[in-house]
Amino acid sequence: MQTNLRGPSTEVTIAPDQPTVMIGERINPTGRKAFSAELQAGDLSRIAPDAQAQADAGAQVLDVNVGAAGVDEVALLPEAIQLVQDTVDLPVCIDSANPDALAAGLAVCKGKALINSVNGELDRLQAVLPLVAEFGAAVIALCMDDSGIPATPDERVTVAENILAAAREAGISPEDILFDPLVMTIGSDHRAGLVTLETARLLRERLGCNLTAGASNVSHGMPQRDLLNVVNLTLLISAGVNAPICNPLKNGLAVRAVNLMLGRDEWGMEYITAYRATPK
Ligand code: THG
Repeated sequence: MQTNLRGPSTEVTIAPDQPTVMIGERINPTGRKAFSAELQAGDLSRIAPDAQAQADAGAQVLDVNVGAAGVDEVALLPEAIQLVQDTVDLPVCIDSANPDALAAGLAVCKGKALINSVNGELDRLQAVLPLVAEFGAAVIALCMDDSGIPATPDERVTVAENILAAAREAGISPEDILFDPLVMTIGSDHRAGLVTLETARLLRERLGCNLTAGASNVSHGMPQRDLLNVVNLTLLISAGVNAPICNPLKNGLAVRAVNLMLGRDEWGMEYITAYRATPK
């Protein structure tokens, strides 16, 4: 199964036999106090350099989230997306809980975007699936619904199957959905990683769909976050997550190393090229 996204002129393909596609996570105010304050003041000056740095480090899609407290996302998200796509020729992953902001972002974005996200809640399905169809976008589907985040892999896959059925009815094909097995903080449940990895394996096996996941969610509140993040990212890719949301500045070379180990980098050329480009 092949998911295609497009930027202003580039095309990005997500497929199981292809090298992992990194979705750059950094344009997001979560945990970034200075960026949050800037967004609250309507200052978007950090976005262009952040976009460029992530693209240089190998991100092929950029997540754009401007959801700091008190920010008018309907006004700011389209501005941020335009800034990103004026800086780098990449598809965007439009990350907002507000459907009006998603629509405003989709209206200005060039190419074929990824919407982040829908889940199994009826309200959310009804608000987001029509946008996916109308704009010819792709969408991330979180394996959770009105009852919250299921505790077991089987239940998460059931939620995914329900979303798949609702999407089909809305005229959206499985290629245009990236399922997210949901990465939780390991500090609050030491078996959370296991559930996510097993969910990823089952989603690939039963639905054959492409997968994303927020790899860096795992480490909040733990020491050596960078270590946990890269280990989690490696395991996720190995379990079938082929378009992880991650920090390419810290994980770029590791992702190339995983591609090489999984036979997705002929002669190690991508790995060697990325190594040579890494500041020593
Ligand atoms: N699934 C989907 N989308 C998502 C997530 C997911 N979007 C948001 C998030 N989870 C993934 N993005 C991030 C972005 C940043 C961090 C973690 C996940 C992060 N930031 C540091 C912090 O909070 O301390 C700060 C980083 C910095 O200072 O640069 O950890 O799961 N579909």
